[in-house]
Amino acid sequence: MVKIATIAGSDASGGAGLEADLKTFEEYGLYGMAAVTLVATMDPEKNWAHGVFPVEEKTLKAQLETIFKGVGVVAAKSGMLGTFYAVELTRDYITAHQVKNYVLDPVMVCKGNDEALNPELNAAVAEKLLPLALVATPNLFEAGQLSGIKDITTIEQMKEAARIIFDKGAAHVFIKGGAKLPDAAKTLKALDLLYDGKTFDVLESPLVKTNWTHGAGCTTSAAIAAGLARGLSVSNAVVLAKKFISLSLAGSFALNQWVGPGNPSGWRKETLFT
Ligand code: PXL
Repeated sequence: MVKIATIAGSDASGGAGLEADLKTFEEYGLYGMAAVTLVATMDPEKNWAHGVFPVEEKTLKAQLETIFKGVGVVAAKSGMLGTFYAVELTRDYITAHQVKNYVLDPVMVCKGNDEALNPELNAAVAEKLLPLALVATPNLFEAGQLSGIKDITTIEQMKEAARIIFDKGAAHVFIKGGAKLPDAAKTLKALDLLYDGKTFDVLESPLVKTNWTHGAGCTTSAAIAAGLARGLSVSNAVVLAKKFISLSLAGSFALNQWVGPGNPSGWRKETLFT
């Protein structure tokens, strides 16, 4: 089995975070491991308000020892880190174990979360982790924060942001525009951008109409890492990840009145249980 790890938060509702990552790894036929950075919870009595409970530094470090020293991986991704020590430990382990296939998902806030942004933490992610990333996968909001172009609404601005984030050290920048760009609504295409320092590749796929997109960003970056683990080039891993997330969103569903995830097994035409 090819081994892969995620360093990410646990989403107790199961649609995002390391749960989304592990489900995705499974679909790619990989052996997935997870180092939990924090536990995110949602309060049904308070309109699904998020709570965030960081895991202690020594507990996180012990998990990273288990995974990177004790087992070893072909690829890794990181998601919501939540603390400065999680950023530093991620840097230390990705560096010490020379993980080349490292996908950095610079998660800043969860969907629907009104938690205050932490600019210092985001700056630490940019400074310490972007230079290690084979692929960084910001969404439009995160690309805006990382590049300083605060409100990205056009492909041209996406390109400019990608160039700035590339200059901060990521070897490839994949900006997940998805359905968010005004052009996406007009053209009925999910629009994403891949930049390798030379070429801008605007990737289009048919827009999947759904409100249930919880975990879509996590799933996409996990799928890219999984494709890399399976030996694909960055460009092929990104193209396959787009296909994977489209099929996942085509099978999306409501968990309750507030939230709904995609279905990472949506690509399977047949199930075991007919
Ligand atoms: O979708 C971003 C995200 C990432 N990681 C965790 C989350 C969320 C959103 O809810 O809970 C753990």
